[in-house]
Amino acid sequence: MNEELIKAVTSAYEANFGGQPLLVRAPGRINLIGEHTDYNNGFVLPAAVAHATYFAIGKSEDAGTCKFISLDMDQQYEVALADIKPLEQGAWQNYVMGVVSELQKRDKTVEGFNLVFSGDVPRGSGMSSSAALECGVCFGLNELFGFGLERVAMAQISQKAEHNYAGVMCGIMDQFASLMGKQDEALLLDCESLEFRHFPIVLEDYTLVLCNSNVSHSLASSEYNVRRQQCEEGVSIINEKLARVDSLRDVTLEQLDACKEEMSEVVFRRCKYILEENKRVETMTKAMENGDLEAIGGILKRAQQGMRDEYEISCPEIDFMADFANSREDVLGARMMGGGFGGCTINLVKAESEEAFIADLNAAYQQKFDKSITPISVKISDGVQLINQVQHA
Ligand code: GAF
Repeated sequence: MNEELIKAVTSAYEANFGGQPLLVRAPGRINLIGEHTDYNNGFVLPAAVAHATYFAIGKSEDAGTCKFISLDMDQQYEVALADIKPLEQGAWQNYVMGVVSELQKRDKTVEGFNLVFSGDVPRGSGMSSSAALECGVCFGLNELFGFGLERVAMAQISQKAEHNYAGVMCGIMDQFASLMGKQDEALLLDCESLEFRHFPIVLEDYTLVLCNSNVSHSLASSEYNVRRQQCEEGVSIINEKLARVDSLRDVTLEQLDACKEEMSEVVFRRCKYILEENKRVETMTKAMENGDLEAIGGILKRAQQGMRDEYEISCPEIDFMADFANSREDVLGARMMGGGFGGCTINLVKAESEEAFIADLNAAYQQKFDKSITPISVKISDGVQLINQVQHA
């Protein structure tokens, strides 16, 4: 728990609105493997982390109005519940209003509320600060107004908020991980059935290190949507030529090969990556459960190649960082993490050389790109939680 942030949101709430708010913590996530498989109905292996967004939320005396304060952006926003609509792309208010709008669509009567939030999930790092914001708001409103929603429903509502208000046609991994994470455990999720299970992450004398490239490309969300469309195109070609399938999850490499002539070379490569990445979730899960660290490292390396060459969601800075890490003896494997076009690499590093690895990588990165990486230590944590016990009638 980040006590400083809890204090900051609590005092800002009291100063602006008075009264005692509900306090909610909503974490970001890492992803061990399974990038872009979620919207293809495949498997993913994320975990919630200690980095989180903290919320102070309470009912407003004015039942028709909401006030939001983002301490990190140093901005506030006031809107009538009847006037909720998306602002320009990228606006932080969209993540809050998107959730309200999705709740309204499901006939949940959101009344006026006040909200203050602040977080330490680095934005643009691929650690899902946006899902943390959506899930925290959804959980807070559910508590405040007693909607009785289950966590899976909250993940679905938060995902829809991202589609309809932020304009990113994301899968459900990030919201699911933020809501369903468990301390020290990985979350294996089937994105079709939404069945999931947790298992312990045991890395012996290795540790996971995130290195933020501090690159966050503006094309990330548009290219994300393009990747999704390319996968859908692949599915429709397979449907026409070969067999009735709902998603790439149901397609074999043989089937894909049989349709190669009918697809553009790009669509073929995109689909191939998804099929292989989906398989990697299965092999990674086995490797982790068997404590086979070498195998885990090898999977990370192959995933990086796939993201660079087939799915084409990497960028020069990330390629450099991953190559640097993957050429070292004290690193078992490294790859880009998250949606792509910047953000972090996830590195499986010998614990005793963590510091040296970070220092060497930073020096090389600085020399090459004239900027620094930011190391982020990973602590696997519980999902969204209420952190105080205020009773609201
Ligand atoms: C982003 C999306 F929000 C997720 O749904 C997922 O597709 C991820 O990119 C890539 O694995 O975080």
